[in-house]
Amino acid sequence: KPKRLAYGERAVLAQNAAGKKLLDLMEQKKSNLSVAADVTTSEELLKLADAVGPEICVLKTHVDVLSDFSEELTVKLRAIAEKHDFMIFEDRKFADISNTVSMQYEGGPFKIVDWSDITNAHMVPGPGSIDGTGEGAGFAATCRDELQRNSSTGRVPSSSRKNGCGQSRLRHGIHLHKSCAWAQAANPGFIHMTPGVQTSAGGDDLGQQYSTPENVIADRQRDIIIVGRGIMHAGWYRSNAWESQKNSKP
Ligand code: 5BU
Repeated sequence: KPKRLAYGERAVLAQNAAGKKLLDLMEQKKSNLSVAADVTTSEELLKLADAVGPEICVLKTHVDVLSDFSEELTVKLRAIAEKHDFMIFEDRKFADISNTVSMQYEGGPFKIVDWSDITNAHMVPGPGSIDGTGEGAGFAATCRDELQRNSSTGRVPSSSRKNGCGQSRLRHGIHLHKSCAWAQAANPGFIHMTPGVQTSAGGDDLGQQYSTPENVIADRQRDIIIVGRGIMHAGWYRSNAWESQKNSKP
């Protein structure tokens, strides 16, 4: 059975600065846990970030669901990220031409480029949509059909899953998805973050499907689990995902 490379050993193989920083941070902090901070007020977001900060490598945000988004929030959130040493991933899922994506990334009410370490784009318009955003941008790819598919129920034909995410992955190196066929063994410079994780497999009543940390890290060879609504048990997820590296079944 081939040895699974440690996250730290993979940092030199990362495709960009954000990927390298993330792999180093995971190794040093011994955490491959990301929390999806899906709350609707700034106060809740800051409280959650401060509480889970010591456990996580990445805080995943959706700032467009906040009822009171402000620049002040982003300054405070950055301070908490520095204090606990985690990266901020705004799960924006851009989906337009490069010129528009650049404007949405840099401007508008959110100015995501100013405070996030990582963001992502759907591959619906093709990988070119994020090429105008600069080398250090920490852009992650989300599968081209993710809008319809995400991690929820309902299958799409495998032919529609193939191209866009593969190409952008080659250029951008961080990948958020639930069920793409690629594994870290195929290229240890890529980072795979997987949402839809809870203590036991199952789902919510709107079609979300859950896997366990061991399914994701050991069986499917992903790198980071993303836990949202199940996060009441943060410590458990962290140790289970970390220990699951040792039980890798490539
Ligand atoms: P949950 O509460 O653990 O179900 O939250 C999952 C989070 O991951 C949530 O922020 C979603 O927007 C995000 N997500 C997902 O659930 N499934 C996907 O395929 C992708 C993102 Br891409």
